[in-house]
Amino acid sequence: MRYIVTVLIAGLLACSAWAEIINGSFETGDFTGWVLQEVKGDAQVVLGGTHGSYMASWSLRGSYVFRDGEWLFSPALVTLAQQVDLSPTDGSLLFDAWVSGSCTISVYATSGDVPDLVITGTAPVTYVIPLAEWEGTGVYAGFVGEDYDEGDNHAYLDNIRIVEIPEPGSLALLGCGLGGVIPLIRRQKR
Ligand SMILES: [Ca+2]
Repeated sequence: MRYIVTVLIAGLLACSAWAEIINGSFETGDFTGWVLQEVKGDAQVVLGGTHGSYMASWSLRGSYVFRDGEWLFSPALVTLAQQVDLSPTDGSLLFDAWVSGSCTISVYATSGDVPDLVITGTAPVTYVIPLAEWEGTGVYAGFVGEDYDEGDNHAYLDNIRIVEIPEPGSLALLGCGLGGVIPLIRRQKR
């Protein structure tokens, strides 16, 4: 039994070194943790269940909304970003997004010039960007909302988070541990 507990603790330690996105679910009702730049247009954290003419087919409460702005026919450009320390483990950047009309969201996992993902006109989807490439460094989770068309278009973001991938060494250790536990359990059953 003591052996099983030791293996479980080792497994938990392998998964516990989280790099965290602060306020990635926007439940604080403001932009705590984020650097926001409204070049043109408008960005908000939605506190109610609806926003504009869009009903809550996706739960909008506590989500980030980017839109054209006060003048619906004006082009818009808004950036939302956060610096994340990935050391010492790697992981993936996950987030839920929904983009309407001609809006796009360009997602940058680093501060490079080329976006890692460009999202256009979709229903709510969870996106994944692997970050293994930048393990042990700081990454920049940047979301640039753009809309250069006329009309009342929106982009939504929610549940932005980093999900850690246990190190291969830890996985091997966990595998060895489980390999040792299974015969023990079988022996106890007899
Ligand atoms: Ca939320």
